[in-house]
Amino acid sequence: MKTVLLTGFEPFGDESINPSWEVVSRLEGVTDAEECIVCVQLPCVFGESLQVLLAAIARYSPTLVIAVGQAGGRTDISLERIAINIDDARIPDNQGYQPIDKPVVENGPAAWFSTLPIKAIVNALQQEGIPASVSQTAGTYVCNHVMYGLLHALGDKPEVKAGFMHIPYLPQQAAKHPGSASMAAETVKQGLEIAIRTALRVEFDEQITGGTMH
Ligand code: PCA
Repeated sequence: MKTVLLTGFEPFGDESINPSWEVVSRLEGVTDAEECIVCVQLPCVFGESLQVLLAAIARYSPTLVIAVGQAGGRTDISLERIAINIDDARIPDNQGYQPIDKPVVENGPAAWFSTLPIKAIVNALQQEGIPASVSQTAGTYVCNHVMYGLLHALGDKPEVKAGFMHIPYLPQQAAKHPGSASMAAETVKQGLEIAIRTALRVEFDEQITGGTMH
């Protein structure tokens, strides 16, 4: 049986909920003949978030890790392509720490690519009528930090697939940010299930464009 590790974040900034944890926690304990899903909440804190994630990987030995985070204002489920070795926080984290232009890993490579089949996942989501796209940047806040640290830690374990998915606000959050897009928790949950199934099934990603001009 394969173990799938999903992570979501605690709320941060002015939000009282984080859609990533609202959705990820709905999949806790979902098990079938092929896979067992384990869910862990990460603090929205530089350093500590990664410690919690890496401890969970050591404990559960997953074959697939999908970290999920809120990207308020984004319009769809976005599969992150790349994480960069920079912490540059626009707002302090939940411990009041605000790094500016600090490396995630001292002397680490400039970037790590997702090892999820991101094109196949985006395609599968769109086929099911769920808005999705490839994102070329995970930002420079705690989500990028976690994605970079995750891929760096698994750099010598190509058999474990891992990556990051950003999701929009839930409708109740967007209601407080007029003009912002949102996606219902049930739709995101369905999207996450599709992403898991696709990642477990697809060994080599599809050759379809997920590029952007700008
Ligand atoms: N989103 C933030 C950090 C936690 C979260 O859910 C980000 O995009 O960096």
